[in-house]
Amino acid sequence: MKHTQNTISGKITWRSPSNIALVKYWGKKPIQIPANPSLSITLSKAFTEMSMEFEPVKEEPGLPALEFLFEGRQQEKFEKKIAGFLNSLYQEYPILKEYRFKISSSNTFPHSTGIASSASSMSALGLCLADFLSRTGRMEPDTPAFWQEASGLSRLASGSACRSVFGGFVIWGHHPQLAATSDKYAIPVPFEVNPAFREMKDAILVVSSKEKEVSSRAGHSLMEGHPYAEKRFETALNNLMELSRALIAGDFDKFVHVTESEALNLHALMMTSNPSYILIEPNTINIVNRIRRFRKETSIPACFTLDAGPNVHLLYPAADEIKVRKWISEELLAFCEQGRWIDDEIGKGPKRIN
Ligand code: 2P0
Repeated sequence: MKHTQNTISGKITWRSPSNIALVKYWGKKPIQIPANPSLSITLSKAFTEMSMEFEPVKEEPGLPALEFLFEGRQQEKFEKKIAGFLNSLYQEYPILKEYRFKISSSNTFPHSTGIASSASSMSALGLCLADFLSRTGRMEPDTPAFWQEASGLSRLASGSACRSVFGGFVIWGHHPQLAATSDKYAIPVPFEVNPAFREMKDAILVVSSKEKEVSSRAGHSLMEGHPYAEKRFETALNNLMELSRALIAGDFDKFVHVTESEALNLHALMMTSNPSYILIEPNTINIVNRIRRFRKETSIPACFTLDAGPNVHLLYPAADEIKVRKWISEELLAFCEQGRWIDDEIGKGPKRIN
């Protein structure tokens, strides 16, 4: 074994939440550079808890450099994916080669709900790796450099994951009008959010838990040569500024308009890709129509957004929780698979567990 001063072993645990984009990341350049900036809300209850045990590599032939357990069971598919990811980092972080890792991961949300887990799991991985790097002397823990590195590593594992490293409203991707933004890592929004938006709820309405037919990876690549690509990237830049202005001013009308338009834009891009595909289902539309009707009838600024799938994220101010929850039970759950939904809300971001 190559002997360095880095002969420590230990265990790192992080809890990291999922996030939902309001302005969507759809389309990318190598390596994991977004075609346009995105703006998300970090969630609270839908999270991954990941532990990473590490020890220096010993000269024991046959011992793998990585072992990965998901909910207590060995998971070859993920293990291969993470091993490939670690491999891709060797050049920049050669110290990784000197250690073996045992990673155990579990989610609070059942994987049968069709809720994307890559944002929470890959941000948990980015945080564990950044923590490992700080323990082996690369940077001080919990400094701006630490969070930047954690977000950057998460991004390399899965683009949307880099936003989960921070709580509240988060931007990933360079915007020419927002100086601190970067393509390489996410940052909390670089402005004061109006108190009206600080307590937002997200009811995740599970329309279908089936695995989707076209992966996000394939979806991103279909943006290359997409007939509407240029217009889309321009629209996203404008929408990000509009949404930022709404968040600063406490303007719910503008927030609702931009958020719903972004969700429909995303799915319109899928429907106009070559080949085209459709991820929404009849009950997605049933819920969307009812949300719009409820908003009109009650003046409660409830709105929807969609991820790359048929499930609906219903966003609304926490102040309206009692009325909205009653309406969800009475009207919306009929369109959910086995009445399933997740009662989530805006969260403070990841947490190190000792
Ligand atoms: C987003 N999505 O902004 C967009 C909107 C889904 C819909 O980013 O290839 O899993 O790992 O970078 O982040 C989903 O794609 O893709 C996604 P990779 P990712 O959240």
